Amino acid sequence: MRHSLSDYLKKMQERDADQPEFHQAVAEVLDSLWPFLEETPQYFENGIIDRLIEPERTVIFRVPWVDDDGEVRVNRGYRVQMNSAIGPYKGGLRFHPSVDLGVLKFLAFEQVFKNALTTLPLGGAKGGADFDPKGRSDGEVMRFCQAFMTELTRHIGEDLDVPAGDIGVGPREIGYLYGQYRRMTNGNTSALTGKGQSYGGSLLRTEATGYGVVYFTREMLNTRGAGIEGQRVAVSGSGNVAQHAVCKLLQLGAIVVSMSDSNGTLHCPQGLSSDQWQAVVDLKKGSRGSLEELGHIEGAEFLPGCSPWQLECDIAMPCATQNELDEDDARGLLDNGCQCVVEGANMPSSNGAISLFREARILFGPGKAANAGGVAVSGLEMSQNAMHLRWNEKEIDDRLQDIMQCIHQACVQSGKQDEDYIDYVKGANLAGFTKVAQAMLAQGVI
Ligand code: NDP
Ligand code: 2IT
Repeated sequence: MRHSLSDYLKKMQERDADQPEFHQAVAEVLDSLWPFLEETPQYFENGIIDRLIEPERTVIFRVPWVDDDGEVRVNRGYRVQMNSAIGPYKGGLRFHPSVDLGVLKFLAFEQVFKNALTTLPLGGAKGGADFDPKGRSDGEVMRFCQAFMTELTRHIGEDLDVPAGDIGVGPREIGYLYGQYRRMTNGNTSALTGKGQSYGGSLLRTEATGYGVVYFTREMLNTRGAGIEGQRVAVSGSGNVAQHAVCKLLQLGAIVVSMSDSNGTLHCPQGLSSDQWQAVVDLKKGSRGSLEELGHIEGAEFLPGCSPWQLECDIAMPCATQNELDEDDARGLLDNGCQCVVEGANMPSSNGAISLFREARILFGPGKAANAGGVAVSGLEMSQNAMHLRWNEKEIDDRLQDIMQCIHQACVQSGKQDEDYIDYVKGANLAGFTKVAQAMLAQGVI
């Protein structure tokens, strides 16, 4: 029987209406894999595609908590356990008003392939809630996290499912979540990563995603005989991923011309200094102020409501959120001579934007490869917890660099088109898919 890509996508859209981000993520992966799948009928015969796009389990639950005025609030909590063929479910928790089932399914789907690329035995999951920690007091955040974990506890565990942070979930939230998990289980296991240094957290977990993005960029540039030093880099976002990507870029001598947030872009034409970077980090701690507050500092201007993609740069690094870079933005970047786009965020580029980058044959590093350093160091945190020991910073950094090189190599192996062009989208999807699909084939129809 002949299988058609459009039939698969149509069936999914009918079955899961109102989940546009999930449709987008699946379309991107299947489109790049299709020529390979058509030549490999065993994947269709064993229902691999149908099984990959149906989560193994989805939990949706009520999260009731009391705000500082004594009012009862109710949010919706989720955990999407997508695929555990190669290891326990692993993936972050997102607290943001935009969280819904479609967003978490896209993130969990991406996570399956990303985790396969890390070389570690990790399955894929994602969770979160439509709760906005912005503007909430510490007490409110703590009570929300405790209510969320009271339900989530029964669905996670060190060999079952190990959540971590994502948008809106940083060290403070992980601390409260972990405290409640310990209280509920009367134990002290590694069922969460991103923990504080004094209670089982790994060194460099906070920095790992951003550092890993830059290590991956270094590998990509290397294929064209270039380096990071002196490159003009436009970064979006100013949270965990963006902050540590910028930190590593500055260490390696790049000129960082922007950071951004949900209000607009901080533009630094001469390059952000370490002091300005520190000011951004301080501003975003705790109550997460707006970058607008830094518009007055020397050498910087704030562009309200703008993304960084119309600025002149050699490298673009979207590190904020999904669909923050569309086709018009891609055209702007290409017109301005941008030669390299590396995704720190998950699915920041629309599928139309990705097509333009691939057609232009510039270096394009998809998030599932480029931002895998965070979950990789989460995997290292799990190993350290299981062994009841702690590696030093150099050991973790060496392992992270090694993993990012391995991921890059896997992309080259599966994505090299000709002497001059590596299709990293195809490379990452094919390498991640093959590993998971082989494990599913070996384990039968489950
Ligand atoms: P943070 O919450 O620390 O920071 C998010 C940043 O994105 C903030 O600057 C925020 O602005 C901005 N942002 C959020 N939503 C929007 C929006 N709708 N429009 C414009 N800007 C927005 O999250 P992280 O840095 O952890 O995550 C950023 C991205 O990286 C996400 O896509 C996440 O899934 C991905 N990622 C994260 C990993 C991690 O280890 N944390 C690992 C791999 C990927 P503001 O300050 O105004 O809220
Ligand atoms: O998108 C991601 O890879 C993360 N948010 C990190 C997940 C993790 O388990 O560390």
